[in-house]
Amino acid sequence: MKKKVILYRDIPAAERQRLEAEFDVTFFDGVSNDNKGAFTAALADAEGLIGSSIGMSPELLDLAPKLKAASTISVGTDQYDLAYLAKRGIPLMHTPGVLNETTADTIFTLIMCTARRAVELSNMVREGRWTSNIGEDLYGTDIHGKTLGIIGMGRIGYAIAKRGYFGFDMKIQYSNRSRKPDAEQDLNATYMDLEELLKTSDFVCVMTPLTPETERLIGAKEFAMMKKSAIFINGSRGKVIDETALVDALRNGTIRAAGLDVFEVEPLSGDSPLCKLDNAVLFPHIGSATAETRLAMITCAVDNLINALNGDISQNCANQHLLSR
Ligand code: 8YV
Repeated sequence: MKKKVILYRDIPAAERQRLEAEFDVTFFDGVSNDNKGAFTAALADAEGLIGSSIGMSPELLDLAPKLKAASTISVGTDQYDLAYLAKRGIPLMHTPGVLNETTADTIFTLIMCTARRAVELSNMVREGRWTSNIGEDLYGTDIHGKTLGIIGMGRIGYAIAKRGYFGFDMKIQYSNRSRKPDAEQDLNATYMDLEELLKTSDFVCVMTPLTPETERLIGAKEFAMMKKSAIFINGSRGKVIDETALVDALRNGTIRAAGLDVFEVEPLSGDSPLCKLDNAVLFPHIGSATAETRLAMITCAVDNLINALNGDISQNCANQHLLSR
């Protein structure tokens, strides 16, 4: 008898066939009010879950008494409560590593677009408003040789810093829960506390996971510490910052500009005040969104679930440190 698994996000046919060769798969193309009843009914017998971008709260997973493993198609694990799962002896598998370089490419694209006002000026051309040479009022700011402050020097933060250091001769500084000798040796990165980083960076780039410790890490007080010429980049999770405080900081000239790939509520509503600001560059959470990398993540997540339901959580288990307690 095959184990019952719920797939709650669409994946390529070949990967779905790999799942179906191992498990009795029930597929939901996302979870919404339309299919919530069927989804919660399927949870009753599910031993495995695989998908992404849908919150799997303890209240919801209490309806899955047979759950043995979950596999998120993401490196971020904030759609799940790791401690809750560990208390039930359920491993949460995720996809670290496969998306580092692609996500770093995205975030550096955001840095460049925001610094050089690329989106604002491209729209000016598109709308026929380019009528004379670009003057001082439309100048961007240089990236090369500037100071890049990374908050959260994990794998992706390191890959972003690598681009800045080797590609743009940037001075790298970082704040992190622990020292990162590889960044200090390879990229000549300087470790410092958050306040010093905020005060001295030309580009402030947040790449921390969303945890109770990082929720609202950057708010009005932190934006006020930044240089007025500073550019703020968020490639972590929307709830790591106070979005209302950011809007105020952008409107009031507290900081020069912001580039965001993540938002408190996603998709971001077109009514958001962020959409009205020329000094805000907004990407629709495309960090890992290339064909190659998303396939690599899906393949990794399918492998992770097969391994976990066969009792092997030696690789890519996000809550292993909690399970062993
Ligand atoms: C996407 C991400 O959210 O991996 C993550 O944590 O934020 C992004 O890669 C994820 O791939 C789901 O689409």
